[in-house]
Amino acid sequence: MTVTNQDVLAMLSELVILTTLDEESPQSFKVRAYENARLALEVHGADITDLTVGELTKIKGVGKATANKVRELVDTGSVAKVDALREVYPPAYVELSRIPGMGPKTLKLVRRELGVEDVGGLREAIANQTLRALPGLGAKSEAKMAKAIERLGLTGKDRPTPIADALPLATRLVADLEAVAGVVEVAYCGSLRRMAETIGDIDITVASTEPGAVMKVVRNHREVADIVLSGDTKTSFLTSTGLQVDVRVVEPEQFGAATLYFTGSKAHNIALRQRAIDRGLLLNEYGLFTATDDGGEDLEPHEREVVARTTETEIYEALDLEFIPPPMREATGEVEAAGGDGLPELIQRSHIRGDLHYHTDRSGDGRSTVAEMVAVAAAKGYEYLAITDHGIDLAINGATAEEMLGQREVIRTVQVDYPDMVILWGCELNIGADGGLDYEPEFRALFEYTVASVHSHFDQSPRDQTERLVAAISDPTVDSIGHLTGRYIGRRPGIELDYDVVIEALAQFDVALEINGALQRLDAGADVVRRAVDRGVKLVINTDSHHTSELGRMEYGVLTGQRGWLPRDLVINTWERDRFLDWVDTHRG
Ligand code: DGT
Ligand code: CA
Ligand code: CA
Ligand code: ZN
Repeated sequence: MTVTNQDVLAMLSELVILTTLDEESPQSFKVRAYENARLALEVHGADITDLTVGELTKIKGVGKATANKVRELVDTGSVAKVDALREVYPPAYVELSRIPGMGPKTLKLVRRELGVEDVGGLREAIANQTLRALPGLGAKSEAKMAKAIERLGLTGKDRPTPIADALPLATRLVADLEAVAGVVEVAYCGSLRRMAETIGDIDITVASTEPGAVMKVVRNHREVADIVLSGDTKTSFLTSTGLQVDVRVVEPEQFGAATLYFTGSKAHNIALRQRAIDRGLLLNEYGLFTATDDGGEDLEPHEREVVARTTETEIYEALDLEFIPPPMREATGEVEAAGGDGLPELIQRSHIRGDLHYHTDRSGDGRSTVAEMVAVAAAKGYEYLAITDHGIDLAINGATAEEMLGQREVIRTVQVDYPDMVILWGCELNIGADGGLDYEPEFRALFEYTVASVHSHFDQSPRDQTERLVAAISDPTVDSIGHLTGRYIGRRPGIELDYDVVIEALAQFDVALEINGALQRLDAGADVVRRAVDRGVKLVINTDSHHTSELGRMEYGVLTGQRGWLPRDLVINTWERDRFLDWVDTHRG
């Protein structure tokens, strides 16, 4: 198996996680060095696997130690340092670090003092009330962790994997399989293609006339930790984190029927099969076939004829249905709509005309300059953009009013080079514990666009959180609400809200609700989006980019919108420039 750029990046990501545990800090010099190198290599673009150590270190941000590890991976297929760290910090231990309050220092403490090695051990320590005896911990942290373990669903064998962990892996596998001789097409299917927030397992469907060659590549793939099932046309394996991957090979002419079946959901498939039966047809993973003759008598298998099977579109058409985008296939009314009044004109990636949540190196956690960020947006053909660095109330990263005014000058200077694009001087405001916002109201009103988000106080009661949000929404200087709950899927639960109340306020004050396209967030989630759509709330799909490499997230935001039945016209950043700018003016009232 040849090592690819993606393998190198995955190795460095793992190194960042393991080194953070080892050095007991995400701020340690080594962690930052690996992180910076990873980012530098990610945006480098060209193939990095045939570079020498000398050439690698010439890339800004890549040091000698990292360069050596990249070469080691390319030359030998593994990195001794990573292997050694895995020994000390096995996957079950790494998993513990996903629990809020379980920082690297605390982890080491509970390991040393209580022998806690995994989530089971932590549950026990909580149950025995031994955790609270340790310095810095107490009954309160025990209760918090118990709740987090429960809410994150960390127990049980079929623990769901966050989409952020599954999607990049699936994308790498698809690319590797596309390169195998005889392969015509490859797609990931299942809950992942439907953009579920967490994934049980990854299902990959391959169209090829040579299944043997595909199976061989899968069995020998770098991601394989354990083979579960090895057949002629299907292989199932586990990755080192315990995630299962099913790879199935099908004949190219039945690819549509297979991807339709394996994309699911089960309930959607059942609805389609029933529709086929109603038309005297039979639908399965091999195709759509005639099942009865003109007189309604059942046909023998050899008498059946193929009606459609090569593409999903043909199959939907033969069932008198519009094509249903995968994220909608959950049997929540999409089949009835597609066969009746029609689906809404759903949001598509090509409709997006601008990105309205964008950080630069003015934010402490942003890494690219205004000029760099604007250049990639322009290359994407965007017509408008809002630079929204963090407001002053964000500890560490926030900018003072004076710094923000300086930023305005920087933006004005860059604007000169882009006459076809409007670059708005904006701000990501912080919603305080009781809904207060950064700066004086007069100063806030100067910003040409704002997104207000929760970055602190995740522990208040649902009632207080709801009031807090409503207070921010009703502020005349707020144009949109960013990453509504603040969750990191599978890692940190978001704030709890009364959605009806929040959605009502968004509608009343004409404030847009963001779909944040970062895979860890996808916030607001599809279920909330759908409720907002039903109430006519406007939405905005953003990348929340902190680096030029993150603009591709727009796609995930759009797919989340589709999962929430989001029509194009409710999305403010699909609007023509003047319509969008008019809205910003008028909705502030
Ligand atoms: P997951 O993996 O639990 O997140 O969810 P899925 O939807 O990926 O489910 P999975 O991996 O068990 O199966 C993939 C697809 O295959 C599923 O969405 C629909 C189809 N499928 C699997 N088993 C059945 C079945 O018993 N009946 C029908 N109609 N479809 C099935
Ligand atoms: Ca699956
Ligand atoms: Ca499966
Ligand atoms: Zn942000």
